[in-house]
Amino acid sequence: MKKILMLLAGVVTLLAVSMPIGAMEMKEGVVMGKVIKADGEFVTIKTAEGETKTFHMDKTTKITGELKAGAHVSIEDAKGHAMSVSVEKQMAEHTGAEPPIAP
Ligand SMILES: [Cu+2]
Repeated sequence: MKKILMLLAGVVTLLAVSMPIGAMEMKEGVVMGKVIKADGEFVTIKTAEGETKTFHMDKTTKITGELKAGAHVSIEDAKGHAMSVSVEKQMAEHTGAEPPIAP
């Protein structure tokens, strides 16, 4: 029993120490996916994992590229608010087709 308690204390200490680092890493999460819908205030994407996520946008959101349905984007997520939305230039579709080779 004493052993378990000591183990628990160790885990708690470890968590307490690692927490600030974890919090810093959580500060900005980047979510990538394909745009399903983008209207004035919200953008909905489908991630590679198949999850559908909606982010809020306003005039503080920095949008790079042409944001439209079907575009691949990476979104800087701040608890559901998009801090930035960047449209990826290539990667239009992953068809498996090789890029044309110049002669
Ligand atoms: Cu917002």
